[in-house]
Amino acid sequence: MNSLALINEFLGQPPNASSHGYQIDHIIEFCHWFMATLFFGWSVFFIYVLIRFRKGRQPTADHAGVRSGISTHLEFSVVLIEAVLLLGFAIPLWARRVNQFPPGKEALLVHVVAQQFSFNYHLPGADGQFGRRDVNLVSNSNPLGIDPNDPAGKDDIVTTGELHVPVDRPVIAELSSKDVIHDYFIPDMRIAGDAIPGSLIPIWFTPVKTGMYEVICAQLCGLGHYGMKGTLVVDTPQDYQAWLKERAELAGTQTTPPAPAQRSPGEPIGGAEPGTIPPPGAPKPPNADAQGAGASPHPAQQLHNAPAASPTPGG
Ligand SMILES: [Cu+2]
Repeated sequence: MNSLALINEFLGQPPNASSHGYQIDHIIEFCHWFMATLFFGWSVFFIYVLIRFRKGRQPTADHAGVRSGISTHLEFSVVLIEAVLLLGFAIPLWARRVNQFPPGKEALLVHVVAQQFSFNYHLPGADGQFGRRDVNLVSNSNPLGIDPNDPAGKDDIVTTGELHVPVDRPVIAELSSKDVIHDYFIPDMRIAGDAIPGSLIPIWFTPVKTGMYEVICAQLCGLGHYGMKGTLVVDTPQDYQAWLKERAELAGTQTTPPAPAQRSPGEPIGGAEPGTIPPPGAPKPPNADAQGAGASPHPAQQLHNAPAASPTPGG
């Protein structure tokens, strides 16, 4: 199988990190080798025909054409191989993904709510029950519209951008969207699913390697689509418990909306009016040096020195 992996490397596939991913890799590899063989075969045939039937050798056209049945056999075998690929491999693989979900008590269930341009996560908390969500309650401070009067929702965990899951345990993610159609795609896990307003679409995978993996939106969903990214962190069970504990402690305080993680370079700190950017060469705000930021603070430094009133990222 290692020799086959050449094509996946060439295609820029990240290494697989899920229990079912090798099957998908295998079918992608097989399809590409099969197509490469076809391309080579047809190219040889094409060049042969160009030379064999050139005008110098074949001055008058033969209107009856080819009489042997070889091309029919060739085309039939191509159709047969493609049918085997589709019916024998692709459809069964797909069916296992969408029909054979792991039992609920064994799997970790998480609601993924997409919006322009981020992914929100809703976890049920210690009681294992999701609080009621109501679209009328959606606000900046309550991005998922969790009903504050529902006792099941009191311990719920809501995060944006980053999700932690334990290794070697199936994860069922139920996808939905607040605005337009998005697609929740984790390339390393070889899994993706559309997030459609008004629908709940479950996908599942079992991560087998700890680490940080990129989550991207794979559906052109608006101007900010390019930046619609997140992180999936696969933890050891201990780290996962620590994360849950940390999120649970934050649960009561995370009513502030997530703020942009970074200020744009050149944005003033202190002194200047909020939202105004001084022109190049303008004198520095009087208290910039007083804060110890130095002559030209690094953007990260500016963030560090930002006024304490700025809200902290929600997740
Ligand atoms: Cu999107």
